[in-house]
Amino acid sequence: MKTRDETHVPLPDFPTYPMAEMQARAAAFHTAMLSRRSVRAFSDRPVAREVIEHCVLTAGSAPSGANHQPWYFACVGSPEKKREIREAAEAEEREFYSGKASAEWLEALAPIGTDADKPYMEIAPWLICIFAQRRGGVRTSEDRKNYYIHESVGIATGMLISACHMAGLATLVHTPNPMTFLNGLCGRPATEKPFLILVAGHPADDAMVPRHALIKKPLDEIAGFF
Ligand code: IYR
Repeated sequence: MKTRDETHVPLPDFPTYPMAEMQARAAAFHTAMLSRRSVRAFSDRPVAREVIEHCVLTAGSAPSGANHQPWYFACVGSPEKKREIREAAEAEEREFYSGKASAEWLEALAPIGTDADKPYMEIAPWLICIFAQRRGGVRTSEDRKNYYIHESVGIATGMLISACHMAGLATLVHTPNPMTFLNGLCGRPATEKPFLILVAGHPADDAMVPRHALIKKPLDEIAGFF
């Protein structure tokens, strides 16, 4: 590992804790994240743009291939634009539910109860349309090849979902397929691939979640210690 004063600085501001405090912090974060749910019934209660800005900045701090930060977050709050995105997404979903999806896929979705209607895309205050950039660089002005794009944008999206939850925002990952309509609606170039739409807002007062979603695998089934 090459480190030189011209290219490296000492690790700044890294917090460390005594072991008991580490355990308490890890457990507290786990508890906080356990109340995250994918929500499909949103309130129209507004959420300040500054909240979204901080959540996106958290996402933008994610690790990425060669630190190229190959992501763009189009944060849509205007009712007209949300309607356009909803209509285009529902058109894709109608095809999905009426023939494109395999019987096996529809069977897997049955316990969740989804269908082609996505009214929450207009009701929720924010649609964060996430794009993965095939080209870029550590500065936006660069035009180099990006690496590990899906891994990088996936990690950033996980951090965005966590940041939203910690701010008190419910979210839903939505992935109509294909999503290329998003490039036009969000004014993004064809070199960017729409990754997903994150619906964000307050849950509706009467929001329900599927029992199916409460099933979480225990530690010994998701991890091994060797
Ligand atoms: N995109 C569709 C279908 C869908 C697919 C999966 I996999 C899900 O976990 C949930 C939904 C929709 O949003 O209805």
